[in-house]
Amino acid sequence: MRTISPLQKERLKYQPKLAGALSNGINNIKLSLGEATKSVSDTEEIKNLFSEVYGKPIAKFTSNGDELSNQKRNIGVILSGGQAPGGHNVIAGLYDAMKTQNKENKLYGFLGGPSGIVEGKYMELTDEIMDAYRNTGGFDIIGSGRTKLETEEQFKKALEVCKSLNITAIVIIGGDDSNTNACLLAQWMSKNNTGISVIGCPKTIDGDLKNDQIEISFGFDTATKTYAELIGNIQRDANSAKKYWHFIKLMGRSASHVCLEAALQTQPNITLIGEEVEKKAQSLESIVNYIADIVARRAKNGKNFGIALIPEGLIEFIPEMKVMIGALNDLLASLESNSNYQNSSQEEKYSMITSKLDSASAKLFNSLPSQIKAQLLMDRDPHGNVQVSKIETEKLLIEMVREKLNKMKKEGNFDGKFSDQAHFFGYEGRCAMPSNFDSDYCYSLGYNAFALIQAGLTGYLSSIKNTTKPASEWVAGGVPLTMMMNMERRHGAMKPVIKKALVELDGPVFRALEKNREKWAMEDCYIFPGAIQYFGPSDVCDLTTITLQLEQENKLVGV
Ligand code: FBP
Repeated sequence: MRTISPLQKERLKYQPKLAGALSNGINNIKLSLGEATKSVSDTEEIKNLFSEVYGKPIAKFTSNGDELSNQKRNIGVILSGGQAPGGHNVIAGLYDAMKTQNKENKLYGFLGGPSGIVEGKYMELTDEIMDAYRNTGGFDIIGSGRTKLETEEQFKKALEVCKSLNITAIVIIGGDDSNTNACLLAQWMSKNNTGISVIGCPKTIDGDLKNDQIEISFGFDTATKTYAELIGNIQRDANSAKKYWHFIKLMGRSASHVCLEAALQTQPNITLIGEEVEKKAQSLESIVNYIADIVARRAKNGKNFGIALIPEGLIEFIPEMKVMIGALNDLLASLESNSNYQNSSQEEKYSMITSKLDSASAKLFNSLPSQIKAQLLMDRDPHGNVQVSKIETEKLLIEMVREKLNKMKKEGNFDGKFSDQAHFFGYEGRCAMPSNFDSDYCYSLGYNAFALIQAGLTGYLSSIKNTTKPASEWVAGGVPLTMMMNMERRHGAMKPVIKKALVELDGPVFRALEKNREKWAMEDCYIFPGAIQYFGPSDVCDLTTITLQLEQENKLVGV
């Protein structure tokens, strides 16, 4: 009986490329430190909250040096938050760097995410375990979770567990919220003179953990290529059958990077971008009118089919929705322990909620289908985020577009057909086998995390730059976590968090969409990217995303 696929068997053998500065080995690295840094905003608050780790300099590694400590050590690693392709490679890079430096170093994986370190649930990673997971998708090697690490009690328990295993460094692989955890933990460990350092690694398919120092979070490359393959297949089907409008919601909690990248790779008829909706202060009604107009114009040309991409986080960018969701977040936080509310029926909950909302938000809430109302009232995640993956925006838009088209029909402004299909692509891409880019990038991030630890640093995020160039030219280093922080409202209170990078409307990536949008709406310019390729010419197998190419070089390779 086959237990792994032939492709997985081949991928296990792939040796990921290392960033230039790291490729001569862990014992041949030179460290240079830049100037002191500042948080993106709210400097005083962030400085007070992170007195021990605030304002550290940016670190950069070059080869030709022997500047890292050769201290033997045990390290704990945590996978945190949503899955992203390449997580296993981060661990493999960390493991290989540790074992190269000293065979007796031990790597412990905390199980089930951040809760593993608090509850003392762990496993030691060995050659045999590691070799079964190289270049594979998923986080199943040790599992993940979304527990927020923030209380004194949690930190004390984590310290006890680390002491019992002789762990002197922790690597947290996570997104913005998880790396906020990493920073809180680094602060506490330093303040209490524990001698334990904490290093983060930038993960999330959402692509919103990026800035001047972090070019991209890992997983974005593979996930967007996977979604683009699926969208391309649907476009072929739509173009063959010519009878359906496909509304496709794409994962990416808040920012619309995933949707934008997938659109550039596939050229669908409609692409909504949350950040644009916010900037133009578009109402739900105006978004519906925009879609219905394209459906009607295509119908006039005899095309009763098309593809619309919808970012998962759209709903939170529609100004009236944003106000309502903000109010709901605070309200739900205050009702968390209200047994009267918790024991009420759904209808009773709706009326309790609307009685406490301002009149505009209450009106909007009442106008929504009951399924969407229920989805909006679902529990927030441990970081206070609305679980947008569970809100069926694609279905809401389909319903509203249908209503609008019926109205237009009566007025003689639409004489076509509107037959819909709703899709949500999210989990399909989060655990795909990592692309060559993510395999190499993640391996380098993990290897680099060990270099940061051996350089004696804490409160840093592992960084690999220059990623549109071949790996031999990638630049390795570290960014202080406090440099990326600001204060935001969560669970009804102001909290320090890493600032999310949203789509820049004056940037080259969005402009590439804007320039082509009308053409793509009416003509059928569909691109069918096909599956991720691992073997073959570098132009096919090693290309990065369009986003990264436009952001870093303002041009596309091979176009
Ligand atoms: P991270 O920010 O933790 O990487 O998670 C991203 C994400 O995949 C979002 O795109 C999505 O909204 C969310 O996780 C879904 O969460 P869950 O896995 O809890 O359903």
